[in-house]
Amino acid sequence: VNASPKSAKICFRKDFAFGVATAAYQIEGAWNISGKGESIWDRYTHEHPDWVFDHKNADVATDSYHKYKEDVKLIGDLGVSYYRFSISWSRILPTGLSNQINEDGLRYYKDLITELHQKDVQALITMYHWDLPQSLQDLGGWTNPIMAEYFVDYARVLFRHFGDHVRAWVTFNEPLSFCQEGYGGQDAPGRRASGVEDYMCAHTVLRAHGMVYRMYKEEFDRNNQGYIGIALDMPWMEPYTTSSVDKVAAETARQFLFGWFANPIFSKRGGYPPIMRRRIDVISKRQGFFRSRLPTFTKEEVDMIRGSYDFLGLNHYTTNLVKPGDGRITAKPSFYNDMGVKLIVSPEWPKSNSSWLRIVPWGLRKTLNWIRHTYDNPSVVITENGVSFEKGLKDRKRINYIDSYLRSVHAAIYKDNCDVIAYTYWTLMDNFEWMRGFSERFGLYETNYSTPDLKRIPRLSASYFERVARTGCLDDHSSSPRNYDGMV
Ligand code: PNW
Repeated sequence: VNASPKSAKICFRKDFAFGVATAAYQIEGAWNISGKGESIWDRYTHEHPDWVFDHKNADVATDSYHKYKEDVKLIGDLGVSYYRFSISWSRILPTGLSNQINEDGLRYYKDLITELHQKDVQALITMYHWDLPQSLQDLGGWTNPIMAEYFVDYARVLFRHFGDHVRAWVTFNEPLSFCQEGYGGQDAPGRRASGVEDYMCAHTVLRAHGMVYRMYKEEFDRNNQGYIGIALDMPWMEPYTTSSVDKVAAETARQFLFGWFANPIFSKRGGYPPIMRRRIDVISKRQGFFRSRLPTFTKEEVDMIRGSYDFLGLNHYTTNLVKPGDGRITAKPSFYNDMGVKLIVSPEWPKSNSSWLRIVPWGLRKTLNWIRHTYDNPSVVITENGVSFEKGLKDRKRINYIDSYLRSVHAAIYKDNCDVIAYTYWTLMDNFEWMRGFSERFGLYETNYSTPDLKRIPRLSASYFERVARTGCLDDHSSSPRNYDGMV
């Protein structure tokens, strides 16, 4: 009624899309049912239950393999226009290879897509969300260059069977996470060979991404109706102080954590970021290597990978402060030693229920602006943004999180001209949070793990998000959440 400009409603344009996301291993269960092959996450959690926070695995998870109709109903109730889910490679190709296709697997995803369409929800498919077929890991997984060819074969099967009904594809979810944590850290397959195998993984994944993009455009997308991107994760890297050494450290961190994958695909020149090239070449030499631990693309590969995108998928949750490291070179190779910075958080930033996730809404606006000027304003789909809190349905803190991050997105679009076209909340319902088991809850719906039917119950945030998705507008606030568009 009395709307002064200050309390004016904040709305997104009509064509701005809202969605929710999940991933196969985190929700499907049915790990060995109807012909599905073993994945590296099955193997890892079965062999090392004690490494997972609550000693659990996702053999059953939220049982979405059986409960997908119910899940699609929940998605429809949210009023979102798309659902981002991933396909389990070993459910489609049990051995990872294309000579043996599992019809039950194809049927499951076909039914899921049909069900979604009946509710007027589009599918945004992630081809790979970390669950490599174990038989391919036995060949070295992503450190083996031939994995790029096998990924192209798998992608071709997906395009053949689902391509007529699905227009939006994400090749890989967070190569930083699965290369760095999987081959250099604590996630499956648990190689713990940082500074060597994580770089090999990234190299194969970048080639695989480019090859799939080219293959799709040549063989399947003759009318240019489809969109392919990759989902990259980046916490915002804020300099600890305004000193120039901290600013340089922050930019170095952005290039190592995001540029590693983004520069080859989204920059004009292509290839790895010059700062990575320089640092890793020099440090490798000092460590006695005859060649750099960071592989080199051929000229043809640089050109093939450069520009292989229709959109940039961004997974963003939080922010870090950055200052220079101690400058020492460790004898043992390490990605973090190569990067050479210290990452910290401000004690003032509100906590979530995940140790790595502090609530810093303005970091998203800065991230989007950095992407805009570093990569010439690509179309960005926010493929993940979300927060964990303790169990409970009255999750006003989650509403505040989403609201404040969306205000940050709104400012990035309408004040700064960032080309952001969609926002995806992670996640539909509480599910298996990898090494943190079921202990962290990100869902708009609460999953009740103690009832045999794994009941999903809407939280307050579900009706909040429904209102946002249906109207494209944020609720009015007399006192809007702090920090939403502060550029510090
Ligand atoms: C995401 N970070 O990973 C994954 O894509 C999801 O599968 C997962 O459930 C979700 O996080 C919540 O944990 C992330 O560095 C990896 O800020 C790294 C970061 C954030 C998310």
